[in-house]
Amino acid sequence: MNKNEVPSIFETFGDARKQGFIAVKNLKDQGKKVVGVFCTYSPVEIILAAGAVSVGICAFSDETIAEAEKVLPKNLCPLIKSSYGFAVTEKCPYMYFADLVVGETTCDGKKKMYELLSEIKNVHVMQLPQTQEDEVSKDLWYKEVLLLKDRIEKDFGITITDEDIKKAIRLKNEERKLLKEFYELSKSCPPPITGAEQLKVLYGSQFKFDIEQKNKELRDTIDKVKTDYANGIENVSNDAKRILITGCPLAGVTEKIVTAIEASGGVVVAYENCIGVKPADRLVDEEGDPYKALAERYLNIGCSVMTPNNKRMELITSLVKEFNVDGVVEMTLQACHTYNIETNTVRELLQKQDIPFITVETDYSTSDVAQLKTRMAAFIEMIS
Ligand code: BJ8
Repeated sequence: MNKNEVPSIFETFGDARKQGFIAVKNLKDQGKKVVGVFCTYSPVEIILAAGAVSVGICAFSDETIAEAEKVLPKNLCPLIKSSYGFAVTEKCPYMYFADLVVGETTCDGKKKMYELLSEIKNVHVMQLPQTQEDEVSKDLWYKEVLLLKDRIEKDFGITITDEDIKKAIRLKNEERKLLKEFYELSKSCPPPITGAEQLKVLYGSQFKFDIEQKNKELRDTIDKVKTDYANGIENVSNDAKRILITGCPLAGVTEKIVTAIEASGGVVVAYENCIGVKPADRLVDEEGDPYKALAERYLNIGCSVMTPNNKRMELITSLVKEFNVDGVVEMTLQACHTYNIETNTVRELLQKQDIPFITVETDYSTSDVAQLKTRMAAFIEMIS
């Protein structure tokens, strides 16, 4: 086997988003319902239990931002503008085919955008509490989870049985265990795969709609990486500085940060973001009331829209230790107030742990690629 074989096994995930366009069209032709989701707080098990397909519809390209800015303010997070732009221009097949779009009251920009989106799409907004600790919030979220079930049953004219939801929970848990096993391969030193390869699988896995088949492919991918590593195939230098990425969701054009890190002698070993560890690190309890278990698991996601956001700090702390991290890079999107304000808390947290930290604020353009290269090179040099 030569070194080039390792990347080739990621192609099925790398092409998943594009191939998924056709897959979704075929599923629609077969009468399947499609539900677009915007956020890691969406309890997708309910969609799965309804026999429908869930697909992430956050957009990561600047292609439609100009169109979105005809309605939305310029000084708004690019993720919101881009996602809305793809909806109004009908350029995103996932959004186009979605029978229902589920959003949550996360940040102000997203929840106001949903009002506009609901003029052109069938939108259900879940009222997400702003805090995770108190009983009122837990109770509210439990009721919101039940309301989503009601909405899906009503819109799709179906009944979700206890058996349906329990099966969906088991399948999603299985997927989470596999994703976790996959990204935890990078705890090894050197990691068996680059951060770019890891991201390809984590992001691509969102666009594979047959969950049992996806789980099988994840199993095969893990086994292949393990075998190659055991056979001495190393893709990453032993000296590469081990980087944890945290912050706003990172994919598409913002992968420019991963490229800059890995071109400068670093390797991304873990992503704390929503395309990364956050959606996979905790399972849904398979005992007791399934909707209570879903509410409990999803409310405890550590996003900056929560106040306080202790869960994110706990996750960063444990990832830094578990992945033997040399430095942390935070990526925030322009005009994302919650993440941008929280930068200071993250900086202080890491200062106490003596872990080098840098934050970069960016958007969906490529105008800062050269600047990012310089900054990441200087950061890696500093921690070497
Ligand atoms: S759980 S990270 S997917 S809200 S849209 S908050 S970047 S200003 S995406 Fe998110 Fe759910 Fe949290 Fe994850 Fe900022 Fe932009 Fe808002 Fe954003």
